[in-house]
Amino acid sequence: MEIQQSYPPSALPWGGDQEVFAVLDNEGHASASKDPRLPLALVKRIYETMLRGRIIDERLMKLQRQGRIGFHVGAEGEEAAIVASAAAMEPQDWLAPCYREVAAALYRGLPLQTYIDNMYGNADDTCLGRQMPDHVTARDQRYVSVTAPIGTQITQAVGLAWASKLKREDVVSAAYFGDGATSSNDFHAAMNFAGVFKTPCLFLLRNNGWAISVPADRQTASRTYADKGIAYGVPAVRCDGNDALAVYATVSAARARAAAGEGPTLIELVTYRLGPHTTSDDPTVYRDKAEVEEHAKADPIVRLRKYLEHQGAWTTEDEQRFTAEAQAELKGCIDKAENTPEPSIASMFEDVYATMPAHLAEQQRQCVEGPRAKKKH
Ligand SMILES: Cc1ncc(C[n+]2csc(CCOP(=O)(O)OP(=O)(O)O)c2C)c(N)n1
Ligand SMILES: [Mg+2]
Repeated sequence: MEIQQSYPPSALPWGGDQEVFAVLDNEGHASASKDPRLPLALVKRIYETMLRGRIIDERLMKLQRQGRIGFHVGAEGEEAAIVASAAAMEPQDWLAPCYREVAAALYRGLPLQTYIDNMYGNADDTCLGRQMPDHVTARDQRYVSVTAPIGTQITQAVGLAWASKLKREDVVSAAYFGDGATSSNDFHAAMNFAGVFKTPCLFLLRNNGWAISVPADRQTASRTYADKGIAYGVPAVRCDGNDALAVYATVSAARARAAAGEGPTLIELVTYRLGPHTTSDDPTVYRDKAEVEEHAKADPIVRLRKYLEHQGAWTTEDEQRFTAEAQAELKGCIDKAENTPEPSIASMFEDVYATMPAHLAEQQRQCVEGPRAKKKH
């Protein structure tokens, strides 16, 4: 019996089912036939956000090592997959992130101070310290609140897409998740519902090679993660996730399909996690340095910088100026966050009920008057 594969859809810009669509080589040269020829102002904005993300990650890692913040999830090496995909979505679209995509919210205009306040969990944090660091909520950016349990945002994104389909709105949703999340129940439920109801959503699967210490060959017996679309009738494609131009071209084509009523697309963004899983992780105990060095040669930031340089759109002076400005802005945000008080103890009891029940009000009173508030415990 011959099993027909349901992908690739002909409207999308790639060839065979296992092919990884790519535009750029490591020297930043674009394939003439595949180059989406994006306006340089757009490519520069994508590049600057990627670079800004890297600068922020490097600083936050040091802040954690200095004991000034408790935790950080970096995205070193995955900036193209995150930023170029966000750039290819429309502003009214929903992004349902995992914990590694804050640069997508920054691309959409999330104020850096808001992010840094979240990292400190201070009184200006939109979540008042109730979420983990990097678990950002950005309503204005249509960036759905991050939930720590793996995979939950995938079903949420399908729900958002189902709502926009019922309302006949031109709104597409995108779920970001990792290779490890394809083993979650939510991934399967979401893919099934999206396939049956042709919801306008994109499954942006960041295959960064690892799920903490679990490598791809222990995560799945499928040939590729894109293969997982077959079972659900969801068209799926593979794309070089370290190639911002390829990511943009792929995601915008899939977004156009979704907006035209043709349903969801699973996009396997093939990338690599250059850093630790989080600041709580030490990858040297489970993966070879040589593997990391090999993948570092395809650093998405270096490739896109070289592309811009070839176009005469970026210089060493631009790089130095941008880096200095980004670092200065970041320092200002850190200084402010460190000089902002903690959320009040009383705030722990707020925002649940419109009118606080008597038993909670009593607990709040005891807490506020108790030793913890006076820092005597
Ligand atoms: C339901 C659930 N199980 C386990 C965890 C612990 N955990 C946190 S991150 C992670 C790995 C996820 O890997 P992947 O989906 O590949 O994303 P990546 O971190 O590589 O971006 C695990 C198992 C969790 N947060 N939620
Ligand atoms: Mg992973």
